[in-house]
Amino acid sequence: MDRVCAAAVCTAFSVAYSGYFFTHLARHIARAWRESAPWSPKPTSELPLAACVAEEEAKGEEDAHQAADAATAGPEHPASSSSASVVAPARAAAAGSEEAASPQAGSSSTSSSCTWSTSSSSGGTEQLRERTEDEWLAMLRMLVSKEDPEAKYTDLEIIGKGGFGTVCTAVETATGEEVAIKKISLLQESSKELCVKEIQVMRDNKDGNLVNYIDSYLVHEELWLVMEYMDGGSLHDVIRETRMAEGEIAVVSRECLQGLDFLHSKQVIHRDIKSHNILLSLDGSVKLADFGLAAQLTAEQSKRRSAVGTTYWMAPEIFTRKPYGPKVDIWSFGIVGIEMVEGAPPYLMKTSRTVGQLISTGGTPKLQNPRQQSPWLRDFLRCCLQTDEDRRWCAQELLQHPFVTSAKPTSSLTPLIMAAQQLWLTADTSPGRGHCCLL
Ligand code: 3AM
Repeated sequence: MDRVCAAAVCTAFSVAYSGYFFTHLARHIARAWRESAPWSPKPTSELPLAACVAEEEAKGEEDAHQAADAATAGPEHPASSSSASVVAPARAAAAGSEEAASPQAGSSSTSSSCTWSTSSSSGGTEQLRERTEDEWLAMLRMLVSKEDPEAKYTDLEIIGKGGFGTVCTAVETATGEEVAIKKISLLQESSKELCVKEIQVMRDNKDGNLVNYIDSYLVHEELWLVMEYMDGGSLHDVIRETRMAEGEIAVVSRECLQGLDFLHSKQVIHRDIKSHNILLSLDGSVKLADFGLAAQLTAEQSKRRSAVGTTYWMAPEIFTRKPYGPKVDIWSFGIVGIEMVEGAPPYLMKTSRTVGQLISTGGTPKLQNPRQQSPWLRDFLRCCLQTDEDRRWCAQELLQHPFVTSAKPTSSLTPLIMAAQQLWLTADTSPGRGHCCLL
């Protein structure tokens, strides 16, 4: 009822909300205005965080593929205004020794969620030579289409910016289809490698719960990654603007777990599951995005060891440098579950070092007000957030959990996504969880 009232008030205020164009345009104007307002509370994702510095060094063995991970520093990564992770390349350690841990962080002191990667090399065993930037560029040239995207797509309009570059909407001239184009600068170190990996994972793994890859192009010093456009924004946007009901959390959980179940069945670990990387459509579809840090497992290498991800969402076994598998994504999704309940991941105000200690030693993160949630939801989160990987449920098992099986169809999310967009337009600046909440 409260939600209906809030939505009604918002509707009254958002006279300009008539169709997608105005929603989209005004949303970004409103954001720019709100972020420039001196009294505006920072969105949760922009709370200051001490630079993510991983002091420990990775130790252990890993096969030579890991050398590629060593250089993995997400170009992606969320450097949009709402999730200002900044990514710097991981430093390769001297050959034959463990690789130095490297923050992918930190050039921004206001960076909140810090996507970073470290890697262990093949300590003691033969270490393969890492590919050079030129070799990655050559691979990229082989993957992309040779057509001229500037002729194929028109009406480019920027919808997001980040350290990697920008995201635009565009229209495919021949079909009139709206697409999203991620323009990734290739000037940053390691960006070519990450682009190769992102294209490969997206191209080879098509599923209804993964953002669909359409094509890619090299344009001057940029990679243009064309993908389906998700007109509902990210789950992070929804979490920031609204308070989600349990039924809505259940639908998002089912859809994300279906995406993860698909990826894991293909031996792919996403490694950067967080609300920023879950995109929504107004029809209620929910899809996983941003595959730049994904890892392909093989029969020879069924575990990974590189410390990759975004601090608050990273699984304990990553912090403790154990070999890990697909269940790191389940832990991260459990943290997304807490985000959906509480509006932010646990330990948000702590430094990354403290977060690492708390996650590796603190057990399953606690909800602030557990009694406000149903036993099913609490149990679901408990199953996702088992610190012991063996006791943590896999995606397939979680899809059978009663909290998930009770979820309604995806179309039930449409009012929530629309309400979030309307609230974005009419956002007030009262203190609290950023903006208006539907309580
Ligand atoms: O700045 P915000 O968080 O609103 O959600 C992504 C982010 O938006 C959005 O682009 C911004 C920078 O990453 N984005 C990324 N891929 C998208 C897609 N396929 C997308 N929006 C719609 N469709």
